Amino acid sequence: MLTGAGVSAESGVPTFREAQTGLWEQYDPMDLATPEAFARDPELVWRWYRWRRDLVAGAEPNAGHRALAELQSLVPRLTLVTQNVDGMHQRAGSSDVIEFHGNLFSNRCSAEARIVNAADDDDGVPSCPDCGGYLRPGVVWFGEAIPEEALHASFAAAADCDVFLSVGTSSLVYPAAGLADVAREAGAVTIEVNPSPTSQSESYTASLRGNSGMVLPQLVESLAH
Ligand code: BV8
Repeated sequence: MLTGAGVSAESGVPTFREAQTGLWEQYDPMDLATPEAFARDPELVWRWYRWRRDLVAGAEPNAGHRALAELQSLVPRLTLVTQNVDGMHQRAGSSDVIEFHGNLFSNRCSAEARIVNAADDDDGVPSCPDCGGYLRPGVVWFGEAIPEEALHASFAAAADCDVFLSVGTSSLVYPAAGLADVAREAGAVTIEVNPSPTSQSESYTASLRGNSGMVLPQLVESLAH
């Protein structure tokens, strides 16, 4: 299954495309979440990510996240691939989550391209304790490759599943949005959970129109009994 920003909406974490409020209203996340933005103004990009880290740290997983954690014990095999970088699935109890776009709370050395768990200071651009290069948030920006292991594990699971569940994603960002096609071509039943239609809705076997915090607990309830 694949989740997107919509699964965290009911935790008060705005979705990717509505995330910008207050100071950030004037910026388009598509512009900020890029290597070009970081090269141009690393301090601005760090301010944005720190703002998002605070937002997520102050939020709690919702009933939708908890239902997916419960679902793991109700089905023979569940591969949870998330586009979200907020770590909410893990906080709700899901294990072996594949973070397709990385994690907001990890840092990466922009020179050595490896995770560096250095505590970054409260402002400015933190530097790598090893090489002195800039640290950057450990997320995948637009134009950057998905981590090899996450990419392969996700597409292998999509090609080998009976049911593909897509929750809370606009299905606009690739290659994540291509997972549903792979599952469909492999003969899986595909189900979309989203209060609104998406660019891929027509191709799904079924679309459950509703908020994931409402729909997922009902889905799990029906499976558990
Ligand atoms: C790649 C981490 C190649 C960062 C994110 C031109 C140049 C370069 C690349 C491209 C290009 N044109 C196209 C591309 C490819 C590009 C792409 O797909 N662009 C799109 C926008 C056209 N993709 C990439 O660049 C990817 N890399 O292609 O690399 C390559 C290969 C080899 C070597 C080098 C390069 C990398 C993409 C990763 C970008 N990083 N996040 C960060 O977070 O800061 S993506 C970002 O969007 C978030 O992760 C987010 O999750 C993701 C997708 O958005 P959604 O999750 O779907 O969220 P959205 O807000 O859109 O929708 C929310 C949905 O929830 C809505 O449908 C709403 O109705 C619903 N909803 C609302 N409330 C609820 C709900 N649903 C349920 N319940 C509710 N209560």
